[in-house]
Amino acid sequence: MSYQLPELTFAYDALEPYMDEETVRIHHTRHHQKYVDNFNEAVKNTPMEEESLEEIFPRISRIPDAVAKNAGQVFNHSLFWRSLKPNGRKEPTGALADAIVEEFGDFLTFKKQFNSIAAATFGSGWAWLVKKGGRIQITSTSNHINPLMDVAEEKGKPLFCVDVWEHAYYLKYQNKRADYLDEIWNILNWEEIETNFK
Ligand code: MN3
Repeated sequence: MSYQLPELTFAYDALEPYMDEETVRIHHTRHHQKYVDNFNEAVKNTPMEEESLEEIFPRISRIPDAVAKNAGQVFNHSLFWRSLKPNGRKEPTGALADAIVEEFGDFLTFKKQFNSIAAATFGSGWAWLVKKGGRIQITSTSNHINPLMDVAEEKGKPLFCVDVWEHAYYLKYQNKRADYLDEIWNILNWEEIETNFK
């Protein structure tokens, strides 16, 4: 059974002006697609073909690199796209909003801390909000790593992630990762993130 590239729930130009059409199109149809293809190729004719990504992650340190890297990137991009939405709410509500206030004091402080951790991620990687023992935490990972993997320094259930590989923002923002991070808050899918928190 091979893995399929998930369809986006929005049009390629729907996240404009915060994320440009060309970036979304190339990111989805070339980068994400390539990780899916490479993952399928790497697990072909192995028992991992029948496993879910979540089953593979806890022992990722012991499986071949070609599977590990692509499995991570397939999962991370799928969550990233689900974390985004055109014309979404600007802030979470309900239990997640309460958890943010409890952990960070207020939403603005949370946002600043998230962006500062995302901006400080050296090279390629991801910034995450995770749920861990009923609390929430911001973390970042390098390359393909995610918080479900045994190799992650901080583990937890991913609620949303932001791609900070240059391919996620370079066409529009060039080297200005901080500007990309400022704008991402206009297109987060809080309904989805709140569901992940439950
Ligand atoms: Mn990417």
